[in-house]
Amino acid sequence: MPEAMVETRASDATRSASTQVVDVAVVGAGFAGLYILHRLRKAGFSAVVLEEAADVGGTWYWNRYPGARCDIQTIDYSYTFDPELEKAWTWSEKYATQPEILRYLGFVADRYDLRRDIRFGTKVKQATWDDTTDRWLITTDNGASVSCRYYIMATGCLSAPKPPEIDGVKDFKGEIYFTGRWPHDGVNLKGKRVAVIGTGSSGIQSIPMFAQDAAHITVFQRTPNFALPAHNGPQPAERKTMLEGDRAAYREQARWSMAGVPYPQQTVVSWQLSDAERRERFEKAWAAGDLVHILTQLWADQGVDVDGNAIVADLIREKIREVVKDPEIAAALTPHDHPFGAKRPCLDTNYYATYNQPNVTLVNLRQEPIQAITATGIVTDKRSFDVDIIVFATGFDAMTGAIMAVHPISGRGGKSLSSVWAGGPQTYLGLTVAGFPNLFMITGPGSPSVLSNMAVSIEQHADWVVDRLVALRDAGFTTMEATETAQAGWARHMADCATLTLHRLANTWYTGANVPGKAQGVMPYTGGVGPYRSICNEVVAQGMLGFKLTGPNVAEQCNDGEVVRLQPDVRLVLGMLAQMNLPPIETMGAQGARDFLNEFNKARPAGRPVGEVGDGMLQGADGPLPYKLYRPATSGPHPIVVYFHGGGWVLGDQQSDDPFCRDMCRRTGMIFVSVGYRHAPEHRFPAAAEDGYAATRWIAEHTTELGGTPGRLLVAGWSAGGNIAAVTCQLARDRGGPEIAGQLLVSPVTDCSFDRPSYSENGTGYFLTRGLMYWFWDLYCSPADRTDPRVAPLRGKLDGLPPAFIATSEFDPLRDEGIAYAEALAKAGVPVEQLKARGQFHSSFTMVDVIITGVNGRMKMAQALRRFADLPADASERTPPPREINVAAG
Ligand code: N01
Repeated sequence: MPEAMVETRASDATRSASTQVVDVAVVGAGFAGLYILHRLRKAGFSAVVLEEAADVGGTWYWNRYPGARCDIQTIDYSYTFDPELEKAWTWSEKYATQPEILRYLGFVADRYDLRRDIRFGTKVKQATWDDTTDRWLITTDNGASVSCRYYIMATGCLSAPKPPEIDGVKDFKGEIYFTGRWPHDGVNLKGKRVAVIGTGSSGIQSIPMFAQDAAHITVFQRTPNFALPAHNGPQPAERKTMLEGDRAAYREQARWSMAGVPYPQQTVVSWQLSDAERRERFEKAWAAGDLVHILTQLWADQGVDVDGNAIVADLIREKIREVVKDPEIAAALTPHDHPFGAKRPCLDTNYYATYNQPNVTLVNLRQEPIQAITATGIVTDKRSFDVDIIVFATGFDAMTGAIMAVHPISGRGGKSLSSVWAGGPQTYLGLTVAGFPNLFMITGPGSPSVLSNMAVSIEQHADWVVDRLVALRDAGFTTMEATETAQAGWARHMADCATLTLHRLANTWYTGANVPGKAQGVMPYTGGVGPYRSICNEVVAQGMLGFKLTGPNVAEQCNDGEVVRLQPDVRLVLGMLAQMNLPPIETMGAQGARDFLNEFNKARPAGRPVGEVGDGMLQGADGPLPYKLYRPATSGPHPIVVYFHGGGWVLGDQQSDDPFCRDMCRRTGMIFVSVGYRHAPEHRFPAAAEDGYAATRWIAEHTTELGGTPGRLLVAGWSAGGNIAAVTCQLARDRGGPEIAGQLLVSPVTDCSFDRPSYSENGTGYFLTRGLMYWFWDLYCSPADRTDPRVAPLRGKLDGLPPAFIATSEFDPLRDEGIAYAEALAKAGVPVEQLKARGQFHSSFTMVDVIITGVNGRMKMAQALRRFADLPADASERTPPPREINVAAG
């Protein structure tokens, strides 16, 4: 029975005669509101959409300024839920104009007969949750209040224009317009002197159009933005063919992509390409006129690494200089304060060329800030400009503005959303808020929303919400509410994701920085559309993880917890490995496993360039051993780090941790000598340990020849290599040297016991399995030898050892023995620093440029090694990163 019918018998307290009773109330009749209404109806819910505007369209209803278009290709910026709808509508251009998009939304509203459930011209004044009836009561400025079980905000992310924040606006005697609230009958600019304030997407789209009509246009620019030519025209044949070839596959690929547009993941990194190859890729992207293409298809590091990004940014700057004739104006239009893509870039038509027109003036507000608006125009520090019209293209109180500022929302116990969000938006999945039962946001803060193709994200959200409402109804539940644990976990995951991208390095509306006094933090989910979709699905698959469900006649259900505890990139890598469905490594045999590892390593990004890489032979415990030497680009001599690779004493060689050695060589400014020690089962215990010690001694004796600083020798190793490094320190202490200045142990094997909790908690599912460790131990060391400190250093004498830095990862079977070693060393009086890496797995630090979140850990390791070698803290060969803002959303 529809809930509306049940509710007509409910208590009078929830409604009066002028209360409309429905199952679901939705605010907003844009892309999101229309689709959700359609889905709700099909699912048998009664629903009403409350819309302030006089018609459907949402953002496309209000943003009617000349030049307004979408900047995701229309082929992708469309509904996909109904193949018949797709056939029934043909876009006329690659990027449709605002009128055409509005016509499309009207067409959709008519086709599914949606208007009859939309109350136009109706602004919501207040929304209050009633704990006694488990319903929302919505009051409006036009007609009946609404009592509903579920309340859905389909309010859009960029729909609350922000105030101009400039003194004197009221004094201006001319005309004032906001791009975000453009008059429906247009504005006559002919012969007028027009001022435009703001050079975001709205300004950049409208300025060339204004310049065609106005007598003179003066653009007041505070921050230059990156803009790329849209090359608008007919829909590109290539994408049309792709779509029409297999529509379902095309749409599905978009749904699982990172940005909601079907582009593959790039794997080639910038330093693998020559200048000519990079330029070729860039020119192709420039010619494509497609933001998603240029943001994702050049090289894999462009969106995650300051250096990889700077290459693109420089190429774009070159283009600006080519177009703009006056070098001073070109310089003023060239962005320098943020990485490309960290602030929303724009698609333009003739934007930069417009500044070559004689009727266009650019005012650089960084050099002459606006003092005030007067009766006749705008006064800066240096000049005054008399104008007839001022256009504010100054943007929006984005993401939270429309939800929070538009009307007070009070949740359980009268809790106000504004106060809960005072320090930044708190959400679970960007869909719900703890303490606000049955409140849903479509593309809310904490979801991919504005970092994605909105059409794809809207459909995913609307489907997820309506499917949940159906499931609740079927199970007899009437409320659904995020738990505090789940919400806090999501905030952590959001912050983890934000460290992956460069969005944290720009002051933008993504971070709330454009609104004075607004709490700052990266608001959209930066982890990608596909990963986000899989997380939402996982919440359901795990029995509504992180939600409390209640109903009058059913037992309460609360499956509390955090949906993502892994770092986002670790989750992706483990997901990909799981999809590969590999046989367990321990079933491959030693040679098979080595071959597999070699193949596996071929697919990883090449390590970064260092000053010099060389090969050589050194003397091991029982004959010569190969080594690989990584020398920094800076002039030597340098301290030497003797490095032992991972691989369970069985796999790997002196180059199998090549990206890690390169990265650490660059970060520490030290020479890394990676030793090809002997492996089991051909050479069992204590071959690897004795080789480790012998190699260290040989390197100490040949320090000068290798270009090292005498007396500054350190050891490092990962996994079984960490074991060898730890053992080497004990042997060097006991056998008369060499002197070791410090030890870096990354996820080391330190003991022969398998009964610590991490062995059971992380024994499967995190690549290094318990079974694989058993196999390594069996191949290397017989049970009788396993307590020997040369393989179980935790059982050795621990005092008098060099200072140590020990990194362990939360999701690693070896976690607890690494921690145990650190604690035991500290107890023995050895200076120890520990890094307990949250959300990481065994390979996080060595999968350089794959597990991007491993960077911070490697920075700390490098700093520790430099401290051990008595060097100043920073050896970075990289450009210092721009100032960082707080990455946490809220
Ligand atoms: O707003 P913005 P927008 N004095 O915030 C400046 C989407 N969109 O409406 O950068 C002087 O980007 C401000 O300067 P600064 C798209 O996602 C899409 O243009 O803060 N200047 C900035 O230059 C876009 O990103 C399309 O220093 C002031 C500008 O005003 C988002 O909407 C089209 C100022 C605001 O830029 C917002 O774009 C249009 C002040 N007091 C929009 N206050 C499509 O193509 C602000 N500024 C789909």
